[in-house]
Amino acid sequence: MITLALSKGRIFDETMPLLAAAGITVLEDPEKSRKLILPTNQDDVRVVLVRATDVPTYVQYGGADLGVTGLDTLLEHSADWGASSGAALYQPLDLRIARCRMSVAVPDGFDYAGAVRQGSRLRVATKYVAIAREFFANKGVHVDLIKLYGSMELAPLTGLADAIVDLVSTGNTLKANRLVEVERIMDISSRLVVNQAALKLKQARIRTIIDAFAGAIRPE
Ligand code: PRT
Ligand code: MG
Repeated sequence: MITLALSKGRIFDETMPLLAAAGITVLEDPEKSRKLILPTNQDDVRVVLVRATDVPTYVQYGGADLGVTGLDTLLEHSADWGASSGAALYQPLDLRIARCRMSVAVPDGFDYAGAVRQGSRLRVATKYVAIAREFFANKGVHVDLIKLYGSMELAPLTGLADAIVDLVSTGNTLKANRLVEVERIMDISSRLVVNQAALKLKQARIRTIIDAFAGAIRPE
């Protein structure tokens, strides 16, 4: 049996065409079903639905053989788990799905460039503390990081923070909250992650899936 870990929503939706290229169809709609294990048209392949942030954990510990996860989630996971995650998680493909960017945003009118120039200590709220810490450390900007689990946009509006580090795709969420993007930290897309031990044990089947995914990735 091959187990693929996916999160509901954009990652699930955008992985479906890649699975189709491997001849795999998921037989239930996760938005309608309450099941957490979804059968596919292939008797030896199933999909497990987990929280987006849990995908690397499932694959690292072998709860799933493969998974699809955002680079944001993967980098935060690796920062928490260090070498043990690197040894267990093989990352063969950038799937170029669920694309967005990680950015710094501040309230409209806040002089971010000035604050950075003056060496002010910035309060930054984010779910992505490892990515934010490394980014500001490399810039030589002093920051106090405040970890949040969601609705980062609210932090500067309530005085909790001067700035946020969050994912941006259309920019509509920032605009609706009168925030402006002041720096792009990195481009984000989703990656295929594979459990190293599973790859050895189920080499042929997993290779077939990796190759089919590789052939179905959208060109630039
Ligand atoms: O939502 P939940 O708490 O269940 O989990 P999650 O947010 O981790 O999962 P999900 O499914 O929302 O995101 C999964 C992955 O999709 C992320 O890890 C990213 O790699 C990728 N992705 C791509 C995005 C976005 N685009 C995105 N726009 N993830 C989140 N957003 C959010 C962003 O955080 C912000 O709140 O959408 C809002 C901004 O969107 P725009 O279009 O208004 O700019
Ligand atoms: Mg979300």
